[in-house]
Amino acid sequence: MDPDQNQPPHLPLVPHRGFNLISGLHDPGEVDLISRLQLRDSDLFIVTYPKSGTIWMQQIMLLLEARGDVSAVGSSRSNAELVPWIEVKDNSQAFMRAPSPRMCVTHLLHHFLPLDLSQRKGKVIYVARNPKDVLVSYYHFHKVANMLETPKSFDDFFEKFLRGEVFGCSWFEHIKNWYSHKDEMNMLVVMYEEMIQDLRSAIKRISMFLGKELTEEQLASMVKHSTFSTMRKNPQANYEQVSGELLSHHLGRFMRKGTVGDWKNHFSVAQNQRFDQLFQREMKEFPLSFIWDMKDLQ
Ligand code: PPS
Repeated sequence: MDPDQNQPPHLPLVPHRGFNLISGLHDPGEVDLISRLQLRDSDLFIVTYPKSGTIWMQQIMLLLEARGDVSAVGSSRSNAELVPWIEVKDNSQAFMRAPSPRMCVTHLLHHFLPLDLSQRKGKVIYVARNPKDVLVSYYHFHKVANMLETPKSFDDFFEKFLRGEVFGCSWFEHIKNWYSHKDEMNMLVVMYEEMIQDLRSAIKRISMFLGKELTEEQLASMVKHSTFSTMRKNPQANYEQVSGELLSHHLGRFMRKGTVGDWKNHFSVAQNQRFDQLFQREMKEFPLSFIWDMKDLQ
C-alpha cells in the first residue's frame, strides 16, 4: 500500500495576526497571552523560522546547562519536551511553572513574545539559515509531519513557500521582523552555516552570550554530542521519540542531511533566478549575508 494512505489528514492553517498557526496544535487565544508572561533574567527563548536549526540549538542548550555531560541531560524525555515550543497548547502555562533556567523554542513573530523581552529581561537566540536550504528542508518535512499538508510537488511547495503560505509566515518577514528588534533585547543571532563551519567557535560564542564558562573538556564534549552524526544516532535528540501520530517516521528522517547547498539538488535554473530576484528585492537593506554553498565555507 502507498504509505501516504496511512497518514492521518493534515491540520488546517489558521491565519492569526500575521502568522499561520496550526489548528488543533495551537490555540490563538493562548498564543495571545504569551506577550503578557512575566520573565526572569535567566529565561531563554530560541527563535527560529522552521527548519533553521531549532533541534540543534535545543541540543546545544541542554548540553550547555549540563556543562557537556550528556548523561546529565537524561534520556527519558526528548529535546522537544525539555525545551518545548511555547506556542503549542498548554506549554506557556507549563513554562511559567518550570524551575529556572526556563528554556523554550518558538517560531512565532516578535509581536507574540513577552513584552518583558524588550525590557531586557531574559535572552533570545535567533538561529538563521539560508532560505534556499530552509525551503528544501521544509519541503521534505511536509512529507513526514502529519499535521502539515503533503506537498503535491516540489514546484507547488516552492510557490507556497515564496508566498508564505506555510505554517509560520514568509521567511523574509520572519527574519526582518526579529532583526528589526535586535537592539531592544538581549539577542544573539547565530547562523546555521556558521555552526556547520566551526561548531566549536559557535558554541563558545553562545556560551559567552549566556555568561557560562566552559573548560576545554566540556567544550569538546559539547561539540561531540551536537554534531549531526552524533545527534542522528541519539533518539532523544533526533525526534525519533516523537509519536507516530505527529511524524510518519517511515516516510523520512527528521535529521535528514544537515548540510549546506542541498537546494542545488532541487531548484531548477528558473526557480533559482526567481528566488534570487525576490531575495534581492526583500533583503537589499538587510545587513547580514548568507552562505549558500559548502564551497563558500572553506
Ligand atoms: S523544526 O521542525 O523547525 O524544528 O526543524 P529544525 O530543527 O529547525 O531544522 C531541522 C534541520 O536542521 C538539521 N539539523 C542539523 N544540521 C546539522 N547539524 C546538526 N547537528 C543538526 N541538527 C539538526 C536537520 O537535519 C534539518 O535539516 P535538513 O536540511 O532537512 O537535514
